[in-house]
Amino acid sequence: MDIKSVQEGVKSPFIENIEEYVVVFLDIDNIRYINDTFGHSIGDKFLSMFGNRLSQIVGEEGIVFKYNDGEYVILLHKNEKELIDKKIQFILNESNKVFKEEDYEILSTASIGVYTPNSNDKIDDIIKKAYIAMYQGKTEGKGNYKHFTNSIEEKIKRKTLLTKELTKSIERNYEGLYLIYQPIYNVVEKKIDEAEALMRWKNQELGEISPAEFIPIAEEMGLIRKLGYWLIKKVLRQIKEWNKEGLNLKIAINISPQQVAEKDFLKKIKETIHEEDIDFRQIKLEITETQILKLDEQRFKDLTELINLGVDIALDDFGEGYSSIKSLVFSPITEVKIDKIFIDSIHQDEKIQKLISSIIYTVHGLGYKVIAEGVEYKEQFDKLLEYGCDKIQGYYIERPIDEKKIVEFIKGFHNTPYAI
Ligand code: G
Ligand code: G
Ligand code: MN
Repeated sequence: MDIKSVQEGVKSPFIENIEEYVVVFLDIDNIRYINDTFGHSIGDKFLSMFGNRLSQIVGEEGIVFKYNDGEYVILLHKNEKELIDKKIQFILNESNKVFKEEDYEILSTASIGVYTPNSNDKIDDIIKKAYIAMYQGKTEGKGNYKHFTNSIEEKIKRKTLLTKELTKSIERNYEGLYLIYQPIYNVVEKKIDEAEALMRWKNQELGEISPAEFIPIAEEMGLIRKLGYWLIKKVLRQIKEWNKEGLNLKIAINISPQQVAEKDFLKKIKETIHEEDIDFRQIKLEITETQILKLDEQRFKDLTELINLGVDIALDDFGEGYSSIKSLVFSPITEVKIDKIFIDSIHQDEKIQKLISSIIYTVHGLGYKVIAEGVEYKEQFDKLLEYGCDKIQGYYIERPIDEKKIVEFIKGFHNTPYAI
């Protein structure tokens, strides 16, 4: 977009001298929320006040352009980086104040991206780069500023590409998306009776893409819901197939924050399990503790209902985040999954041993089972057995494998005399 179209009356000379400026892209973080909550007429007044205030703050040190609603391009005269940063921080602080209009008080924050142009940069690219820096900053946390770097651009390009390809895959009946299953060892029964379903994606052009990369993108771009429903259906059908072969596994499904937040999600899960005629006891949902802390009362009721039907709810990645005692005591869960970071050194670190043995004791006291993930060595396995851990998952048992291999693996496992 040509900056001339941004504000009438802008003369071309200064575009020719663009290298004399630092280009700042400011985006008001919650403009949609403001419009939705207070109405558009208040929103418009707020924007007009915001624009005026911005012009005042920038003053003689630059020029402010309105770009879109809630978006501004500011050209600051070039200066030492420290001074520019100080000015931008000041703009951010000022953007963070309460605006009073009629009886309303509006608190807004802004995100800013900064790009320092070269003389041969085109205006479109300049704004795009400032925008990209703003966007990246916003995804890392609103109310901040970020300078453009090439690595940010690479990240955004990759994200755009993956979003495009993932959308295409979904449209083509989930082409390239598939599931693998990691066996889980039941310590008490001494057998494999569970597995965790893990999503994988093999793209024709890009090859195998790690879920650690594509799942956060799917979450950010609003694609995770479709993927989530697809996965659940696929898992339920797979369970049916295995049941037919006489293998009755409980399958753990990872649930994303956006899915649990969705109003009807848990109800839909219940209906789908019912429709597919699967025993509720063959399903486990894994929810991270950070997510569970955010759930409201209705969601708690829905989860409790699922638990009463026989579904397991595991608190995933326990200990990795804030680890609230509240989440342990008050959440509707049946199981706690101890994060791999503790398992990594459980065979070597006395403090971790004390911690994990008492966590297992406490969790048992609360009436939940304990599962350990990321168990890679016999020494780790032995420690967990010693402390009374109920279930073990990790490369020591087996890696995630496809739906055929897992059948073979479990057959072999149960027929081998080797006591694990
Ligand atoms: O399988 P792997 O360790 O590469 O997975 C990386 C991350 O992606 C893990 O945190 C795992 O929980 C997550 N993940 C894998 N499959 C799914 C899935 O089906 N849904 C969600 N929400 N996360 C998944
Ligand atoms: O976040 P979540 O618990 O869903 O992550 C599960 C992921 O951990 C799976 O993607 C799986 O590939 C990975 N994983 C499982 N067992 C091991 C293990 O023993 N070692 C390592 N490094 N990763 C594991
Ligand atoms: Mn998991």
